[in-house]
Amino acid sequence: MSIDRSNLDRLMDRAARVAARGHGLVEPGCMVGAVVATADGTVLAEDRYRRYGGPHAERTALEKAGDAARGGTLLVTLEPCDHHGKTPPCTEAVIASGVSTVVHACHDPNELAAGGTEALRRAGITVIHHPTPLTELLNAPHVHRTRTGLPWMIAKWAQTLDGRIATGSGHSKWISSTRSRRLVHRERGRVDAILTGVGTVLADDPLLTPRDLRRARRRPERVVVDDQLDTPLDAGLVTTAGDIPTTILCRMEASTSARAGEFLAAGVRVVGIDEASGLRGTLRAEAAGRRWSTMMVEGGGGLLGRLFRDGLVNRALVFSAPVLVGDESAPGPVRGLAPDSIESSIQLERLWSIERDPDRIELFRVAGGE
Ligand code: AOF
Ligand code: ZN
Repeated sequence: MSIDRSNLDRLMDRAARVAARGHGLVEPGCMVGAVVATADGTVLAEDRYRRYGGPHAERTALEKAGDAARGGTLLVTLEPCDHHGKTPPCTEAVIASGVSTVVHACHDPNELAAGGTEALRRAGITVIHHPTPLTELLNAPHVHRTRTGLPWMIAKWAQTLDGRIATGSGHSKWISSTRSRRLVHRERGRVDAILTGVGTVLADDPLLTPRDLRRARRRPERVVVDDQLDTPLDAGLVTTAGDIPTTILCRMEASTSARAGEFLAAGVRVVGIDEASGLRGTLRAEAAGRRWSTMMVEGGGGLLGRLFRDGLVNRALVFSAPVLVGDESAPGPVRGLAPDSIESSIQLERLWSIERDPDRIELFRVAGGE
């Protein structure tokens, strides 16, 4: 019996779930999972890419399977690499293992590492491209980063049932439940940077650090979009900048002002937003320089409107609490877009939704992005 289509789906999704455990540890690399199975689909071994710079997933999975892999099938969420990077080419290990079939879910968008399919076929191995909805979700951040040079950006907000992120007087602690906020802290501990706007700094004086975790996988940098440098020098983000790298993105003229000097003296990086390429170009350059592969946005409507308008948001993670504010002066999550029809509004696709009593947590894909 050979592995049929539904078994391919099942085994590939298993590899995807194994891969996803690397979130927060493997970036700026890709989450990768591998399953080694016999010709009839019995699983022999599995492994994942565990940390950036470490051995690749298929290499360690094949090592675990040993000689039993001969004549079997390797399923891997990313096409095996064919280059000498931090590790030797996976294609060599795959060929040496004696597997007869390789099933992968995504051509490697990194040109340096690509070419695995051809190398394996030259060695007589059958190579099948078999993506699933789950592997598409898994690989989206790596594909996005490699193709655009932009960080993967998740916008997170908590809103009331009537779509408000605070009361009319600005009170917002807390809309979502303790359990929901714990989930946010966990995600904070897996991203490279948290982006916020000066409005949120003035309203909430946040620290944007991951808290109440046994161990955060990463300590995210903090980034404030603040055109005129209105952030107070005694804001929490500024006074802790010596411990946690903090950057303010401001207008180009402001970046050379005396006020910018005060932030620099406090240990805050001040970066002017490039006038020609805007926030998009500046984020791309900063992401490359600072190695920001994944960012979470925890801002108010002004910043989110700007990011949505510039097509910079990849996912929206929304916490809706069963609370009604009932005040038309209370702010919503996104401002300043003013579309004149529903068709021209930002369209989202719900990827998943869970209830964490009493909140509903939803993850959306932003149409037009990855
Ligand atoms: C694979 N299996 O598990 C991973 C791959 O710098 P290196 O040597 O680690 O290579 C990084 C590139 O290899 C990375 O950009 C991506 O294209 C690929 N990652 N490939 O065959 C793996 N993590
Ligand atoms: Zn590799």
